Order: sequence, then C-alpha cells, then structure tokens
Amino acid sequence: MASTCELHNHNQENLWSEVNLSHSNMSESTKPHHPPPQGKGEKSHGSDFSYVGIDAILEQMRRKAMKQGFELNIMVVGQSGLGKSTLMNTLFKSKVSRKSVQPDPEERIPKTIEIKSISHNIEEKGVRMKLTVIDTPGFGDQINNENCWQPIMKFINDQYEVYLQEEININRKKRIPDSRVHCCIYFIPPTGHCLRPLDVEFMRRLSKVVNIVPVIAKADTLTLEERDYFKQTIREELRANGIDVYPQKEFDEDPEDRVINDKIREMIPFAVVGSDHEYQVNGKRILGRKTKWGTIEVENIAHCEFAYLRDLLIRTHMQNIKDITGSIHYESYRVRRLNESNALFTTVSSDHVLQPKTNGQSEEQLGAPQANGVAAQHEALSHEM
Ligand SMILES: Nc1nc2c(ncn2[C@@H]2O[C@H](COP(=O)(O)OP(=O)(O)OP(=O)(O)O)[C@@H](O)[C@H]2O)c(=O)[nH]1
Ligand SMILES: [Mg+2]
Repeated sequence: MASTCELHNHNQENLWSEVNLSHSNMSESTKPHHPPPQGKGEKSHGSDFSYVGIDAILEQMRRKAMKQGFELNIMVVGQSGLGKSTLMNTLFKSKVSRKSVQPDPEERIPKTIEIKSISHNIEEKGVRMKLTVIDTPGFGDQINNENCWQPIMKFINDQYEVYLQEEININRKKRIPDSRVHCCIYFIPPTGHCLRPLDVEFMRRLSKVVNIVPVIAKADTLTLEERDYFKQTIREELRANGIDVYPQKEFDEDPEDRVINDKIREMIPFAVVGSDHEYQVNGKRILGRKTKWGTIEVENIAHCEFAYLRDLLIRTHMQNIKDITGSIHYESYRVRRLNESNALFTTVSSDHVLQPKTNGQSEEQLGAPQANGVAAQHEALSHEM
C-alpha cells in the first residue's frame, strides 16, 4: 500500500468478520480477498450456446472503477479537545495508510482553529482512493454556544452548491470533482450520563443534511460497564429526539441489508480511542496510548471500537455512504435550490414585464438568473429543516 498526502486550507484483517459483515452495497473492488475475476472471454463455456456473458459486466465495472479510483470525504465535528484531530491522524496512521507516515514522537497536535481538509492518496492492490478528512475547530468554548453549528452547516452546504453549479453547467466536466461531505463523525464527550442539549441540537440539524456517525470520544476514560450504559443511553436519546444517524433504517434496501445494518445500529455510537503514537508491545509496533498501568491499543477491538469505525467507513459501507449522500442529502439540497431559483426567476420575469427598467439599471443588476437558470446568490439559503 502506498500513499501520498495533500493539504488544503479553506478558510484506514477485517475486524467486521466478528459481526459477520459483508454489505450488499459494497463495491466489488473494495471487497477483501475476492477471487481474481474473469475477464471478458476468459471463461470457457464449451458448447453452452445459451451463455450470453452478462456476468462479464462485473469485470468491466471493476476495470472502470480501478481506473477512476474512489473518493471519500469525512468530516469530524465536536466540542473542543475531544480528540478529533488525533483520531483523524489515527485513521491515516492505522492500516489505512501506515506506510505513508514517518514517526515523529515529538509532534503535538495543535488546537484546530479553522476548517481544514487533508487528503491522502492511498493505493492498495491497484485500487486508488483519495481519502479526505475535513477537520473542524471544536465548539463549546464560548459562553454562548448558540448557532455554533452554523459554520459547519455552511461548509456542508457550500460543497453541495459547488457540486450543483458544476452539474448544471452547460459545459460540465465529465467527472465532477466531489468535495461533498460524505460522512460526519460526531464526537460525544465521555460524560457517562446523557447527551447534552447542545449535542442533541447539533446532531439533529446535521442529520438532516449529512450522514452522521456518532462516536464516544476518549472512551479510555470510561469503564466497560460505563461504556455499555452510556452507549445504550445515547441510542435511546437519539431515538427519542428523532435523530437518524447512519446507517438510517429507512434507507435499508432489502432484508439482508437490514440484518447487517441492525448489527451496526446496535453498536453505535462507537467507543473510540485515538492516538498517533506508536509503541512496541510484544514485539509488535502498535498505535496506542501508554498509561502507567498499560498500553491501550487503538486498533485492538478488545480495547476500543476504533477498528469498527474504520471498517464501516472504508471497508464495508463506503459506497453506501456515498450513495446516500448523492441520492438523499445532495438531492434534497438540489431540489430545494432549483425550486428557489425557479421562484426567483418567475418573480424577476414578471417584474421585468410589468415595470420598465429603472434608470441606468442593467438586467444583471436586476438579478437575472444565469444561463443555467440558477441564480448564483445562495448565501441566504440554509439547508436546514
Ligand atoms: N485519554 C485520551 N486522550 C485523547 C484521546 N484522543 C486525543 N486525546 C488527547 O486530547 C487532547 C486534544 O486532542 P485533539 O486531537 O487536539 O482534540 P481536538 O478535538 O482536535 O481539539 P480542537 O482542535 O481544540 O477541537 C490531546 O492532548 C490528545 O492527546 C483519547 O482517545 N483518549
Ligand atoms: Mg483539532
């Protein structure tokens, strides 16, 4: 596996086998250890004249996907100091792209002060993937945390808007660059009690525009009993507040999906521990947190559920996460925007017919829509329901 890293400023053995996961929506090329597929014409069918060769489509799709590669954009959101930046470093340093990172034990993660995207180009068995993590500044430091979700919501909507403007262009690109947030990992403080109103409100708003995967941050601070109790309380509270987190029940495609996703829903929120420090344990180098009484291994499922989170995002549900982003979240943004633009267009055209132009005012100044029929101004739009 090889990987390279890019950084932009805007103003990772299948542990799922434990729960016997093999998602039906999983892309063929992402399935581990699949037998070498047979190419067109490679299969010998002898005198079987009834064989048409429809199954060769799988090989064609595999080749196409290999050429194009995959993209996944993950965002981390939560209160300040919960380990968001650390967990993203864990993701990049863990089995997703361990070879790419040079160990630097002295390096400390600074407080995140602006929304920042970091992309890694990862290649494994000929399959390329661009994994982008959008790190966000923690909230909750202010006395008044009202509307602290706005910058995050704006960022998510801005990415939908960029995609929409590209999509409706007459001369649109064959492949639209996708900066849409496919998944948002929401960090819950390890209080052990219940969700805070701020977390409820934040997740309620976010869940309507993006896939949310909630995690219990710094789970090493809770005992196993506290963890289980807290996880159950959070699930009940999410249900009571109508917060639909990923994988959403209503989007299960068939009974098989339902069985797999039900198992995940029973595990959510994942109790995670993050670290970007490597230690030597029993002759093996592991990512962990060293304490006086031992080392917490972040990739060991007996210690925490980081590996489950990583497998969900990358190994088993990546394609489904992206599909739901495109067909549900982006779609509702698109419909809303196009409806708004149509309404604006109708108002502008009727004003234009009934009233003569005011002195020296050009059509553009009157706010005429663009050639594609969608007005460029969208600041006022809030994709909140
Ligand atoms: N005990 C424990 N500490 C952690 C864990 N993850 C991170 N930390 C520590 O928590 C502190 C804050 O970590 P960051 O990753 O900077 O937290 P953040 O959420 O990005 O913080 P902001 O950027 O301020 O929002 C650091 O000292 C980390 O070493 C964890 O899983 N368990
Ligand atoms: Mg940070």
